[in-house]
Amino acid sequence: MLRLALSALVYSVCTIAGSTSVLPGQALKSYINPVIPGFSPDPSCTRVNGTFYCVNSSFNAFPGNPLYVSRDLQHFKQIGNVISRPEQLPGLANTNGSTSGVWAASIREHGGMFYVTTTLVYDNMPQQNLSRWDNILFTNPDPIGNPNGWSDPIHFYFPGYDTSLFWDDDGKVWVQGSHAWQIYPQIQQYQIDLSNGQSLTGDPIMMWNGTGGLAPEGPHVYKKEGWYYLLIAEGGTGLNHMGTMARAQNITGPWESYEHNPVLTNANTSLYLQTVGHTDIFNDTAGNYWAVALSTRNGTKNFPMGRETVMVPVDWSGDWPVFNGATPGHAYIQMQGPLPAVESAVEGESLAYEQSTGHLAGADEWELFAPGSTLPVHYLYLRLPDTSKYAISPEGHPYSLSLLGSWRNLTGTDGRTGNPTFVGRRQTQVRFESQVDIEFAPQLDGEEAGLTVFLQQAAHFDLGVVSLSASSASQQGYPPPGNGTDMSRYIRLRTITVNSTHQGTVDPISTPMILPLNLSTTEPVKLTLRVQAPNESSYLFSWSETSSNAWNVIGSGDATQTIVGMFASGNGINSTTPAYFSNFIYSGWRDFPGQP
Ligand SMILES: *[C@@H]1O[C@H](CO)[C@@H](O)[C@H](O)[C@H]1NC(C)=O
Ligand SMILES: *[C@@H]1O[C@H](CO)[C@@H](O)[C@H](O)[C@H]1NC(C)=O
Ligand SMILES: *[C@@H]1O[C@H](CO)[C@@H](O)[C@H](O)[C@H]1NC(C)=O
Ligand SMILES: *[C@@H]1O[C@H](CO)[C@@H](O)[C@H](O)[C@H]1NC(C)=O
Ligand SMILES: *[C@@H]1O[C@H](CO)[C@@H](O)[C@H](O)[C@H]1NC(C)=O
Ligand SMILES: *[C@@H]1O[C@H](CO)[C@@H](O)[C@H](O)[C@H]1NC(C)=O
Ligand SMILES: *[C@@H]1O[C@H](CO)[C@@H](O)[C@H](O)[C@H]1NC(C)=O
Ligand SMILES: *[C@@H]1O[C@H](CO)[C@@H](O)[C@H](O)[C@H]1NC(C)=O
Ligand SMILES: *[C@@H]1O[C@H](CO)[C@@H](O)[C@H](O)[C@H]1NC(C)=O
Ligand SMILES: *[C@@H]1O[C@H](CO)[C@@H](O)[C@H](O)[C@H]1NC(C)=O
Ligand SMILES: *[C@@H]1O[C@H](CO)[C@@H](O)[C@H](O)[C@H]1NC(C)=O
Ligand SMILES: *[C@H]1O[C@H](CO)[C@@H](O)[C@H](O)[C@H]1NC(C)=O
Repeated sequence: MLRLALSALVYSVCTIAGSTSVLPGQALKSYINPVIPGFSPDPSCTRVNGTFYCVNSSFNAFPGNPLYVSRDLQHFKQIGNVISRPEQLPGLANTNGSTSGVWAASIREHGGMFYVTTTLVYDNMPQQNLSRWDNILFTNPDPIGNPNGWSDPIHFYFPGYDTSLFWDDDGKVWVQGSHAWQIYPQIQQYQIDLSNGQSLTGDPIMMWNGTGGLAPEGPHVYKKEGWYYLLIAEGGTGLNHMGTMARAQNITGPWESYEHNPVLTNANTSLYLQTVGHTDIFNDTAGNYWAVALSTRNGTKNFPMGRETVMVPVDWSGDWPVFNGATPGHAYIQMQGPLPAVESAVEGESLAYEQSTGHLAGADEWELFAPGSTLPVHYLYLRLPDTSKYAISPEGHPYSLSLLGSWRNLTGTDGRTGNPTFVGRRQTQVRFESQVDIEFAPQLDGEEAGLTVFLQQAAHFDLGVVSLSASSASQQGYPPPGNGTDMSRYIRLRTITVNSTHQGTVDPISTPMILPLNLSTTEPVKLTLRVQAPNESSYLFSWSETSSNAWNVIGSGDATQTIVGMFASGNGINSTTPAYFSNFIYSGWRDFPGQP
């Protein structure tokens, strides 16, 4: 579940002696958390042959449910998105509120078919309204060979969210999920017919209450040595987040709680990684078990990175899995740990992976928008885009991305739907720098385009070129245009932040920083716009004449955002002049060698 209730942090790096077996003579590699940096909540992973497949939540972003594959548990390549065609999920056009959209997904493989279950949540509807919970199932026989080949969804009934599939040895398939509105929220399940999403056992039945923590959710069932194990998240997705377990000898229960719960939590510690929970377990070809979980970093002020994916070794040689070699109840996820060699079991498989195109999670980029290319797989829109407003290398403007401004801008209260013209990528390092060249000749009053760091409609910082009439400028209290022409161009930084004491409302917009450009009204403005995050708590905005190295700092703001992107808007009117963006660069600082 998504509640961005976050507090603050200290930067410390802890190394651990992991419990994972490392064979003699094997080079000791290490992995560094988060293994998938930047906005990657609610991870779920599974292994097939020598390849790991992971998915997670994407909320209002489109494409949705990014699919990552890894061969070594160090590099995670995003090869596609489970939801890549608007027709798969038209409802994504109308999600209302920043906590709506596609929630946690679960990925499993059975009999040569991959299955992803997830929930499209309309978070503004009452809990009891079944229309709030659109549970959906996608299939793809070959995610690497055909990364956008996920089926249209089968919609299936579940009065809640976080649905996950389990195949029993007798061929029966059970779907578990978090029932959202019982007096005691609880994990429930039913036996599902995967061909049509119907229940074969009537209404969902109670499995487990959890151990008394808030919001039992994120269930996964595993079978090992005759026992059924149920792993769930409890405590809410904030500082009390934890993983707890129960087991049973029959899939229908009764479920017996582990006496040493929680199996995993960073609650009541002052570790850098906090809010650890929403866990999934898988094994590698060497027989080692692993778990992924979501986590946030305890920043001094804000959490610019959002909820990220961390990994931890698991020892499951005994009855219950032991996370990170810990005494039960004290299993902490830390920043790094040893990683055994993970070899492919299947010849040819490695090649298919190597040849697949995609984007390594956390990688830097210099995007050229070359003629004939498409937008990279890791780029995101807000809800379903109006594709007529986006073009790569249009006539006369090779190596550019043209954006035509929507009448909407990026701002809205939390209860606003709509799809402003906007595309971007996740901020994947705490400290980074990003820049883009813009060529834009706005004509109409209010037309604007530029660079944004975007968390949600009620929280984003926009550095844009805007044209304003003399009367609009004076109404907004901006300095008058330089030489009395009616329409003038400005460079403007607006910071829109959520008022933490009044969640869901937009603060009166802080006074924008604005400079008249004093250019003639016919020549396009050509500038380079830049944002830098020099530390974990602030962003610095600057601009320069394109191909000049003289940067003019325009302002700064507190860090809370997670997507860096380009936008265009008429601020209430439909734009008629496209903005041309080129050379989009993102470059992150690595805090540790080898960090993604
Ligand atoms: C986060 O870091 C701050 C600053 O060091 C510290 O005071 C606070 O206790 C930490 N919070 C948690 C939950 O560890
Ligand atoms: C896994 O290996 C088996 C046996 O070689 C093969 O039939 C199957 O297609 C492989 N599955 C995937 C997803 O690579
Ligand atoms: C559920 O909410 C939708 C949208 O608000 C509404 O149209 C519908 O009538 C509600 N259904 C029930 C059963 O309350
Ligand atoms: C669920 O939890 C509540 C409160 O802890 C308890 O009263 C109830 O009996 C539990 N239900 C089951 C089936 O365990
Ligand atoms: C599991 O429980 C079901 C009824 O809930 C029963 O029909 C079945 O025989 C049980 N299986 C085992 C192995 O005990
Ligand atoms: C390891 O993972 C595979 C694939 O998910 C699963 O089929 C197998 O049962 C697991 N092995 C053990 C010993 O749990
Ligand atoms: C979003 O939901 C809220 C609460 O139900 C409602 O008041 C508001 O009108 C909705 N907004 C839109 C654009 O549907
Ligand atoms: C507008 O002002 C700039 C500098 O302030 C000047 O170079 C330019 O000639 C002026 N344009 C007009 C049309 O007056
Ligand atoms: C939040 O809004 C309230 C009421 O408008 C205001 O008093 C308060 O100063 C605002 N807080 C911040 C941090 O701007
Ligand atoms: C966004 O557009 C609306 C009109 O649709 C306008 O009222 C508002 O001032 C614009 N800017 C911001 C930052 O909200
Ligand atoms: C913008 O254009 C769309 C159609 O593309 C239209 O539905 C909408 O009303 C227009 N908005 C304004 C403010 O003109
Ligand atoms: C989760 O999704 C985000 C994008 O929404 C992506 O950056 C991240 O790598 C994904 N993580 C996993 C485990 O799939």
